[in-house]
Amino acid sequence: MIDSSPRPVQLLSPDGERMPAGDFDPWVEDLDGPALLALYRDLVVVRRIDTEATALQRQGELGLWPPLLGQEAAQVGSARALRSDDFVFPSYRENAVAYCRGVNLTDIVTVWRGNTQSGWDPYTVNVATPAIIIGAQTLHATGWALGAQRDDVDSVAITYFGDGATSEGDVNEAMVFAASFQAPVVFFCQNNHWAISEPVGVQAHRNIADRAPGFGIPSLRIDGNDMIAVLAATRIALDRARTGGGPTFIEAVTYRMGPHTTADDPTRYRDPAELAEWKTRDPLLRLHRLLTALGEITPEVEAATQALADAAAVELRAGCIGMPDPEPLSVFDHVYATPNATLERQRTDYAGYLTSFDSSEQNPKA
Ligand SMILES: Cc1ncc(C[n+]2csc(CCOP(=O)(O)OP(=O)(O)O)c2C)c(N)n1
Ligand SMILES: [Mg+2]
Repeated sequence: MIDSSPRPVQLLSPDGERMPAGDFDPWVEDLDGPALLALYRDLVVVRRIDTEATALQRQGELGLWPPLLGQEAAQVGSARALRSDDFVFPSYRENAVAYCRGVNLTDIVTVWRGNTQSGWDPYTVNVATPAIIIGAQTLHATGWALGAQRDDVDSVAITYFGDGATSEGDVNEAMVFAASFQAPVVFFCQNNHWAISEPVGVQAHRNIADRAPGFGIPSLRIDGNDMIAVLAATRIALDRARTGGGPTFIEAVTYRMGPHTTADDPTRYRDPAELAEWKTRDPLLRLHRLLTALGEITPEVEAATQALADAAAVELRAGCIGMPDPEPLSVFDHVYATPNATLERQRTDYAGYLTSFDSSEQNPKA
C-alpha cells in the first residue's frame, strides 16, 4: 500500500505519554484526570460487555455476535463527543457507541438472540438500529442531516462504517450528496484493517482518508486506539458541521483484534504476528498508563471499575437469558404496513407447520 498521508494523528502514545498535537490540543483542554478516568471506565465496561456477549454466543444464548475488541477507544471517544440531540447511524459493530448513548444492555443483544427484528427504539436514544447492509447507513445519515439543515437546527448526524464499506456505492453516493449540500454529517470510518478476510490493502491503494477531499470533504486520519485523538477529531468534525461547515470524514486507524463475528475464524487468514503487534497498541492499556502517571489509578479505583464492569456483565447475561421467547408468527407482523396476500398465505402455511409439532417438542423448555 502506498502510504501517501502523514502518520495518523496521535495525542496519546502507546506508552501512555501525552503528545502535543497542535490544532487538536485546544479541543481536549478540558480533559483532566477525573474526565479521563470516566472515559477509561467506559472502555473497561464496554470490553466486558463485548466479552460477555461473545461468551453468551459460545454458550448458545446468542445466534451471532460481532466483537468490537480493540475498537473501544474509537467508539467510546467518538460517542462521548456527541450531544444527545445528534443522531447516530451505526453498522452492526458499534455496540460500545450504543452503550454510551444509553441503549439498555438487554436491548443491545435482542437482535443477536433472534428475538426482535430490530434492537431498540431509535428515537429514545437517537441511534438508528444496526445496519447489516454494508454502507447503507451512510445514506440514511446524510438524508437525516439534510433534514436537520432544512429544519434549521444544529444537530449533527454521525455515521459509522468500516474500511470495507468504503468500496460500496452507498458510501460514495452519500459523500457526493453530503458535499453538494454541505450536510451536517460526520463520516466516521473505523479502519480495523479487515473486511472479514479481506485486508484493507486490497480495498484501498491509498489511505482511505485521502479519498474524501476528492469529494470536497475535508478528512482527518487519526490513531483510532488513542482515546484523546478520537475525542478531539470528533469534536472538530461536529463543530464544523454545527456551524455550517458541512461534512467531515474521519479515518480512525484501529484493529479488529477478534474475529469478524463469532462465526469467523481469523487464524485461517491472518498472521498471528500482526495481532501480536496490535496488542501492544491496545487502547485500554495506553489510557491506563496515562492515568497511572497522573496518579488517578489506585487499588480502590481499579476495584470499583472492575465491579462496574462485572455488574454490567451480570445485567447483560440476566437480560439475555431472561428474555421472553417471541411468538413465532410475529415474524410476519412488520414486513408490510398494509395487508399482503402472499404474506398472509405464508403466515397460514407456517402456522399449520407449527401445529404439526407436538407441543412438548415445540418448546422443550416448557
Ligand atoms: C451490501 C453487503 N455486501 C456484503 C455483505 C457481507 N458482509 C458482511 S460484513 C462484510 C465486511 C465489512 O467490512 P468493513 O466494512 O471493513 O467492516 P467491519 O466488519 O470490519 O467492521 C461483508 C462484505 C453485506 N452485509 N452487505
Ligand atoms: Mg473493517
